[in-house]
Amino acid sequence: MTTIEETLVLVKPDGVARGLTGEILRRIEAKGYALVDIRLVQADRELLGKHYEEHVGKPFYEPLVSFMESGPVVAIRLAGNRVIEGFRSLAGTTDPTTAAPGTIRGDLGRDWGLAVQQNLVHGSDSPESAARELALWFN
Ligand code: IDP
Repeated sequence: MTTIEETLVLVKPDGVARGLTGEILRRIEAKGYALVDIRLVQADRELLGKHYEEHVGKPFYEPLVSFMESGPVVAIRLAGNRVIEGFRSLAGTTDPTTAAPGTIRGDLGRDWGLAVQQNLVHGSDSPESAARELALWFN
């Protein structure tokens, strides 16, 4: 099945601060996805509010936005056949404690006892989200 797609990947502030950007890019490139564009971004509340609009009002929303504006993130425009599903598979499930070994979150993430799960990466979850998020982060 051929479904060429693009997705938004973010290396979150914990990934950048821990020096894991290279390791995360290595895994993405080893999987064979194409880097189309990449930039270092210091996100502000306006951008993050739009990016995480589906989570407004949830208990972890404020800690999530505070965390995401705490330092730079690496935004990546990634392309490939079924890359949306494929990157989420590489990333692993949301909670890094239980994310499968072999995934980015499962191998490199852990629970730090904070209000928000610091889980290293973001990946769009659908073609609609990918289009919306890529427009936000890459104008
Ligand atoms: P995803 O990043 O795996 O797609 P989402 O449900 O879209 O997960 O949540 C966005 C982000 O919010 C997560 O990556 C994580 O950083 C944080 N988060 C989600 N659920 C919780 C929670 O129950 N407690 C704390 N943080 C959470």
